[in-house]
Amino acid sequence: MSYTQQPLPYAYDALEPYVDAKTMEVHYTKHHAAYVANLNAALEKYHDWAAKPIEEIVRQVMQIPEDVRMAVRNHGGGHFNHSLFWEVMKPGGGGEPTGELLAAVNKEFGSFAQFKEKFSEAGMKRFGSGWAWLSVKPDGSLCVCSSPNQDNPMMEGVAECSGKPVMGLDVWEHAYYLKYQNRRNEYVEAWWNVVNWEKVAENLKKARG
Ligand code: MN3
Repeated sequence: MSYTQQPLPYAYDALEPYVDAKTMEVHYTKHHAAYVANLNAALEKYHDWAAKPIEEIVRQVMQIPEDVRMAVRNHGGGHFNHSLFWEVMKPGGGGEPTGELLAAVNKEFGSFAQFKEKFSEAGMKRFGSGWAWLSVKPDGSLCVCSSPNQDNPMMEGVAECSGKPVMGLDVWEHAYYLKYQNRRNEYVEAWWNVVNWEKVAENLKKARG
């Protein structure tokens, strides 16, 4: 068995003008595809591990055999993170969350505006390559943090903030450089226009079980 990319749930140009078509195409067909290929290669001789769902691989990454652990951390993380990333965006997205998600955001951060500021700041302040996250902690409450490289809050023994990610923003340069060059702040600001709040709300519900 091997890991595969889910089809992108929209066309490459569907998130224009906020995320440009060329970036989407290269990001999905080259970057994400390479993480999947490298993950499969890393786990080729570890059949028991390769049979596990990607969530388990990511969660238990520090138990992966040492010779491939870093490859699995980078590429397994990359596969999981991008799969989540594509799903929490949609054409005609943006606006504000509603219902249980909005209530949870208000409870934890005071208001949607304050949450937005905190999440944007997490993405902006991450030095080099990484991700900004909204996660659900084991007690069901929300938290915002960032991680380097392809790490994420689900990685036990790795993550600085632990929880189940329900929304992630890729702040690697490959996610924005073609359109925004060095202006990560403009990319982060534009990204709020494509957030799929229904999907984030669904992820929250699942994470809270
Ligand atoms: Mn990426």
